[in-house]
Amino acid sequence: MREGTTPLVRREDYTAPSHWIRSVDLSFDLDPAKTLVINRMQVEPNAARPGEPLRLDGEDIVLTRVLVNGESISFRNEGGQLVLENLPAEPFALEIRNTCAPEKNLELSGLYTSGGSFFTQCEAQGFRRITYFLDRPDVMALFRVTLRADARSYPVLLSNGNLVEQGRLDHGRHYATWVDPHPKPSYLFALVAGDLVCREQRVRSRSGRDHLLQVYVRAGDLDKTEHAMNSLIASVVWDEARFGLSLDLERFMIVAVSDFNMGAMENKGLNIFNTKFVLANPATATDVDYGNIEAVVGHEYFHNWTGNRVTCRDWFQLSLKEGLTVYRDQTFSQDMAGEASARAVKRIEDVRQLRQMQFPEDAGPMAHPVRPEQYQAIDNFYTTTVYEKGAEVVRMMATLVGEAGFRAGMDLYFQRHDGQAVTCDDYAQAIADANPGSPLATRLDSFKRWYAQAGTPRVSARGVYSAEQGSYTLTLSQHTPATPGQPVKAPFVIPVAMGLLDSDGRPLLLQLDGENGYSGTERVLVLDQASLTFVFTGLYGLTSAPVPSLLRGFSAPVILDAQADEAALFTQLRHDTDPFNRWEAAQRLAVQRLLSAVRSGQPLQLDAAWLDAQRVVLRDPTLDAAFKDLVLTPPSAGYLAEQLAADGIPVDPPRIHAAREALRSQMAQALHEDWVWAFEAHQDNGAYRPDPVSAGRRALANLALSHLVLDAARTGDTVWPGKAFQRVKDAGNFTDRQGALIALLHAHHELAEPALARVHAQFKDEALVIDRWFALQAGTPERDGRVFARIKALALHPDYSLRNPNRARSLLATLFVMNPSALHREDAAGYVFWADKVVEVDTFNPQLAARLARGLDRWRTLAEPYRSAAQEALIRVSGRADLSPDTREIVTRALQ
Ligand code: 0A1
Ligand code: ZN
Repeated sequence: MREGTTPLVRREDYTAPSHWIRSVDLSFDLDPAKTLVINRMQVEPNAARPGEPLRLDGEDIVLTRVLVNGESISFRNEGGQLVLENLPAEPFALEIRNTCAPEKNLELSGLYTSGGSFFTQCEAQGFRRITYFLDRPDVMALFRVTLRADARSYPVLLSNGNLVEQGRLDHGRHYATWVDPHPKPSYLFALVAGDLVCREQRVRSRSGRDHLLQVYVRAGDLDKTEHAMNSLIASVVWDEARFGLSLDLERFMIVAVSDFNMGAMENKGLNIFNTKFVLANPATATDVDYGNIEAVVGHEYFHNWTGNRVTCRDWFQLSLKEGLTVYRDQTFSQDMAGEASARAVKRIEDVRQLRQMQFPEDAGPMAHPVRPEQYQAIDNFYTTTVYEKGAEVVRMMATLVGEAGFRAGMDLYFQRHDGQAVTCDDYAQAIADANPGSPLATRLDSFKRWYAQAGTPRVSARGVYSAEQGSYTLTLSQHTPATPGQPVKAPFVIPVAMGLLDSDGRPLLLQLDGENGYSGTERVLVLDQASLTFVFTGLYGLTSAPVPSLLRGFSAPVILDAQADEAALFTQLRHDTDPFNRWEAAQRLAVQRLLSAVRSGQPLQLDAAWLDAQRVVLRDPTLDAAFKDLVLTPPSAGYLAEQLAADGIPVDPPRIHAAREALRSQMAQALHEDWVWAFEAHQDNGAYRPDPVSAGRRALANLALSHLVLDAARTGDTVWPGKAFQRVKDAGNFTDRQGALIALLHAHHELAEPALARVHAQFKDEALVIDRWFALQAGTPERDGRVFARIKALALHPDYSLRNPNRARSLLATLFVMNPSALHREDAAGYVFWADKVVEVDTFNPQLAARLARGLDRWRTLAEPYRSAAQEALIRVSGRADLSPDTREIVTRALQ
């Protein structure tokens, strides 16, 4: 549907629906070209809005008849809605018949075909592409669904809930009827019909109920479902143990589909997943894939309570379910990781992701509050702000009320709202009400600014030590820059977990002025004003000022501008008891070096103190390999660019790239012997296991290998590149095969070419590996324009296609979002390519196009000539009259 202007939807305009739909009986005659849908609804007028017409949503479907209580009635179409007037004042039966064309549905929203099977995707507004309905989350109905299809082509027929009937029909067709016992909004409806096989497992929950868990895939993929099934079982167990939430269905199904716009979808009892987040075996999936599968399986399963049992009143409340469910899946993954150090590694990874994706969003043209105020295309608001920042908001609440208080708050939330469609206010209120007197409850209104105000607060910390008085005076201040539509911000409530260290890194006992006695070595300060001062006392006999360790565990999503004291950072890197801040100190030390080179335009020259500190970490026998890998991995180019942008310095991507490359090669050279040791000391010969400890060892060995291959260019060594090539040939798992391939690619070694060819030949029938094969090439750091040239050539490769979102993203999202070194070119060819591809994808998949379009969000931060050239590309795209509302919203905002 292409219309001139799409109206803005505003949160403040919410009104209850004119009618309720209490139950739906759907029947489908499935046919790829033309599917017939019969939709019988029990409708009840909303007593609060008597006499109003019923306006049903519908999109890209063909209406064939409308009956009210069995009689045909007149209707009209208005603004894409079906309007029925003069309806009974009492509950009535409404029957709609319509058709749709699944095989023509390339938007992958509604009912579509993929690989010869039928799938649906209804969130947020896909159900209206299946039949006419009140397609909004506050209308919850009981669903009964009958599927009819050719028995040979579609032996498996699935929908939500329980299978109540099945049988054969004439002409080789068969049918199945499913009944979902729980009322749900239309966005949670799903059906699947196809030639699929499944792995299944029966489990008994703590409450003693039996459940059937199933994972459905295409016939050749059954050997890749074990990890997903294990993750599902672990999720069921975890939600019962941690939150007392048990599975409320006899059957819980996961189905994998290769054409999918997003990661996965929590349809009631019938989760539909992108294959990328289901299929894994050691030969084709990496450690990161294994971790992602566990997280996404958990995420969708946890939605069963946070999203499905309690759902959103309207789409502005999206973070009610998404922020909370991300918080739950992150906690789940931490619990699964086990020990404290492995938990910290997971936290560092999550924070890195937040800073890499969400902070730029919050500083750019798409900045919006966790609960947005308005949208044109709701699909554009499935953002990292709603998801990941939303999770940080939940985490801060948990920090402010403590673990037990948080559990009590969750219990109260379900007690109050089970079966309802509610708001973010309802959620925060429940957590606060369960914890009267807590720092959350006493500041609830100001805390809720996290839902209402966009932008990342900057917190500055200044400390003054008085040896005579034995006091340390810490002043914390906050300021949040303006964001589009929000020029002035009120102070946030910011929990700052902290400790103080002496110069040898020993934790100091903490006592605030006026308190009597010490309260341990770590505490949470609550910064709820523009500026607050905290005086710590009883700090006698120190040889120098204490080193503050602030924002431990990243206790709030803010940018901390601490005093850049190198000595203190080295102390923290060596000794901080908080692993997050230990890593953070390493990051700051690297950032300072990289940025001073970028700013001055002088070549980067690493100092011995820094290199020694890296070596000490690498060789430290008490640290986990995964942690070492994080410390020794330099900050990304995108993160560095944001640091410059925050200070108003124009971003010159090639300069940043040059500084990072210099850092990598100097680390390769100076730590050569250490990398040799690290590689050799982290080889595991046993069977592949994806647990965090083994994964960390592989990550570190692969990091070492990449430095060794890089250094070979300097020394003329052929041994390490040869070893890498050998590993591409015979690695026992895909993580190591990929690590070796990356080492060759990132060093631009001549063996990269034959290595790529081997991987392609060996895995040509594994779609997810081929996606990776494209992405690895697109993500290679640029050298002399060769990477960009390769990407353009790959776009014409016979295996490449824009129709499949995973394949499309493998080249495009990787280039636009992850590889600034290849995208930003003086000749503007990167931006021309961006514009061409966005426009092309937009003709058939607006959701995907709009996401790719966001690759130029930060154009305003660029130095010339990049800035003007990027702007020109945006103007060119926005000048297209036939742009989808989704993509139009993105480019319009970018240019505002
Ligand atoms: N609720 C899903 C995300 C999702 C949203 C929209 C979709 O339509 C293309 C698909 C999935 C989740 O949070 O996992
Ligand atoms: Zn979700």
